[in-house]
Amino acid sequence: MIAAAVRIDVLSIFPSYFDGLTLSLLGKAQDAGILDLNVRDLRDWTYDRHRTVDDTPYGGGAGMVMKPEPWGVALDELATASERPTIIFPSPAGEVFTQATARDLATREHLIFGCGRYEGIDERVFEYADTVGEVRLISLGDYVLNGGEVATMAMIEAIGRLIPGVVGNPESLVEESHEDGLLEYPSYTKPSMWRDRAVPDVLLSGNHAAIATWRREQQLERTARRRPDLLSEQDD
Ligand code: 5OB
Repeated sequence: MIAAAVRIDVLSIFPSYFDGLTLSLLGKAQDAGILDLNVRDLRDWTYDRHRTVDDTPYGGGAGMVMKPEPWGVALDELATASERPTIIFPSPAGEVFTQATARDLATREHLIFGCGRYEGIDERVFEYADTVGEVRLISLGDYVLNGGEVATMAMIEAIGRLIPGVVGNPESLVEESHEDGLLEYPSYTKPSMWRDRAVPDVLLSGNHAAIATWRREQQLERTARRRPDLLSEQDD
């Protein structure tokens, strides 16, 4: 029995942002049939001469709001591809994306990313989307972006590499920063002396137990110094 590909649809008014996702690891996963990535132009679901996707906000205020109609027709079409897709709207007002979020989303068979621009999307789109799928509003962190595209790309890269078969050597997944809630240990390669800087002796010792102990100490020390917040949330 061959596992079905994970399907990821992206709705954006700037689909060419996503051209880079066909490169490297995720491009190979698409060629191998593990990942079925479809980037679609939201304007394909507009039916006026100017392919309008935005309008002025009710109640006044700065900027433009994305109209609900193109989103509704696009979501109706894309949602039929599976039983109940997970529909992600990148938003600075959403839950913060973490490795735990990536692990959760990597188990879903169909993800739809809706990339907002301008001052946001008409609120009724989120309510409607929750009737054809499971809606998640997800933030990349507490800073301002111009739209959901870059956040979506970051999430697809983080999720995509966790899909079974995408990363050739699954052991390389568990040693990454954040996978065990700690930062990664430092890495070195040849030459053993470079510009008067030596590689730590223990790494040249051949003593694998001592190396493992040293690496763990380095992880804990770095995490305490750079990201003390991670130590208080161990195991989530
Ligand atoms: N800022 N995460 C942090 C984000 C964000 C802005 C977004 C989407 C996700 O769209 C404007």
